[in-house]
Amino acid sequence: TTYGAFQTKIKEMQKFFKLEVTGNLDDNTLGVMQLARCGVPDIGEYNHFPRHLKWKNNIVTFRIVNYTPDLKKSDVDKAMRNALNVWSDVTPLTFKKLYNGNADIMISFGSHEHGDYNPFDGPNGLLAHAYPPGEGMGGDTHFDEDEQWTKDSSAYNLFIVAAHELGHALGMSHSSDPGALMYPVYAYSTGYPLAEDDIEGIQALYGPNPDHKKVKPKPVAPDKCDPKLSFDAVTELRGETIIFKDRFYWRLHPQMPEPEQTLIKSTWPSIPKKVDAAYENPERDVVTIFSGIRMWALNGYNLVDGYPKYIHKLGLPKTIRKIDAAVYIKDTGKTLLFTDEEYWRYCIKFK
Ligand SMILES: [Ca+2]
Ligand SMILES: [Ca+2]
Ligand SMILES: [Ca+2]
Ligand SMILES: [Zn+2]
Ligand SMILES: [Zn+2]
Repeated sequence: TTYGAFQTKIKEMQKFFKLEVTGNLDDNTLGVMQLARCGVPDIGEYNHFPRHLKWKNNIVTFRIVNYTPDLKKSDVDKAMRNALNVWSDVTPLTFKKLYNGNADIMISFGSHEHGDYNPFDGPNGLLAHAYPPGEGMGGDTHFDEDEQWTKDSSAYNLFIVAAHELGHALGMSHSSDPGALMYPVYAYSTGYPLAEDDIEGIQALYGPNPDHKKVKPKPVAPDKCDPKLSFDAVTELRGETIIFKDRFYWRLHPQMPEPEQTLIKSTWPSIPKKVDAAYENPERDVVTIFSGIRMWALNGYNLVDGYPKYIHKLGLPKTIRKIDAAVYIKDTGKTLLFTDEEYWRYCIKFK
């Protein structure tokens, strides 16, 4: 590769990750390259899996060739089955497990050079890779055994990584949407992991699941008619309604026909992924956001200096680890904070 071609690839990568496009390996670019992520090449190959690479038969076979010692065998089986179900829930695909012989998707664990001249790199960095559908190596999915594989929120959750990699094994390419499962950087989350972007991608290849009603993607667009829809928190903000759900929030404005969806992190980088409660005090023009034992204050969309503060500063007992809901009662000027079975009444003062 000549230096010019290298620069072009760096530029493509910077564009993909929405970094400043310089063509140089600056700190931000190196930072992204060092994140724990998928080993399907980043540079220059995004969206380059030809779109027609898909399994021709809707019954796809898989085989777990070997097991990681990090987890019980049954936990590995469960992680793989659940990861496949993520995709079969929204497509007509069925996955059939084979115990010997050659399956379409051969799943294995290995470290460094593991048989495909596409070596892993020891702990962290590259976590796994998978090949797009096809003969032989096509569909095969490899996990770096030098990682510690888990079934919880500690690094790295096998189900999450497997769901992403099996997406590749079905023909999905990377997404530049940070909320999508097919975003190349590892992020732990709970609940159904597919975003709208992932579902659109897989259904473009295989079509929807004819037997199931539509699965709600993780960043669910608010649908007032869905009785099962739940939000993490809802508040008013200067006449708009702000709805928090997982990593996202939506703005609903009387003049806006469609709610606008945004990643919480992109507006307020210091607020964690999960908001527990929020309320507006319109007289003070302050919105308070609770997450775990901390709280933030917003003036309009701007974070107020001096936050986060601990909720225990409000005099709550130390046993309270989160606020379930919060509301400001205009008539009394009081704020109600709800936790498990109790509520606390406050007149919160902001300087
Ligand atoms: Ca194969
Ligand atoms: Ca690695
Ligand atoms: Ca391991
Ligand atoms: Zn990937
Ligand atoms: Zn491999």
